[in-house]
Amino acid sequence: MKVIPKLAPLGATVEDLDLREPLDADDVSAIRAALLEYQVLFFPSGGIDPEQQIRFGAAFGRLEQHAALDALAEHPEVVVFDTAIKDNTAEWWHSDVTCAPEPPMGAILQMVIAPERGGATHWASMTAAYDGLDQQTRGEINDLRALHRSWWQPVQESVHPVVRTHPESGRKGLFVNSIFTKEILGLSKPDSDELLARLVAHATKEEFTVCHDWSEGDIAFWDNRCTQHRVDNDFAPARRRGHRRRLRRCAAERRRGIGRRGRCVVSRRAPGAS
Ligand SMILES: O=C(O)CCC(=O)C(=O)O
Ligand SMILES: [Fe+2]
Repeated sequence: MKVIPKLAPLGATVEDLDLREPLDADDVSAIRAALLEYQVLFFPSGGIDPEQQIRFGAAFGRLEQHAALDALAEHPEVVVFDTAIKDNTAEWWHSDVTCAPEPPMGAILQMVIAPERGGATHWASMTAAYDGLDQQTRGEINDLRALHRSWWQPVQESVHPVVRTHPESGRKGLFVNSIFTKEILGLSKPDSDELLARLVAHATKEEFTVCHDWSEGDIAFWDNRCTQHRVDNDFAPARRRGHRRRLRRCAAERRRGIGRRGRCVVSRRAPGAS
């Protein structure tokens, strides 16, 4: 197995690993170490089937079902994004499911059908973003907490620190995003809106990001505790000509006993605009 870092603050390509075969313990620890260091890993797998993808994901944590996204009928833990089924794309920066008290540790996303052009995915490093903040802003936000809310029903809400310490690397990272984070607690609404907008804009500056232009069979495995991602919604012309973009994703649960839990404040309130 060969790990080739990208020329970016995060990201590495992992070569010489056959994901059609089960991983041995050494592979799993090498991938874990690479994930901690590079935050998102790209595997040019050539294409693996859902069972192989599940086996790969399950090596890193129990797989979760998503509350709202479409999944394979026979494998509810495998989410499907397919432009032939639904027209929406995850085009806004986010970490996955931060409305949960323990958001997934990571996700394993495979490009099954790539559009002929466009549809690249971007990741941003939240540790690089935190390191890139000025001293004054760090002082201002270090002890703040924010409310995260789902866009689906029943509404799920959790409170997380605005700056989280990664449970394994010990690095500090920003933990607010434009899809789930609704308010910073203890501030007036205008102050909370201003600070949130400022932090989200800072966190997703291009200098903290890496972009992956997919080939079919590519797999991205990201650490959801310290990254955000979004998709370029620029493949509509290809879609109109019948070109699909289809991906399969599994999300691995955070391992028990590591790090602090967020506080869950489930409510039935209707979700705000996101
Ligand atoms: O479509 C993509 O490239 C990413 C979709 C997404 O946000 C996810 O898999 O969590
Ligand atoms: Fe996502």
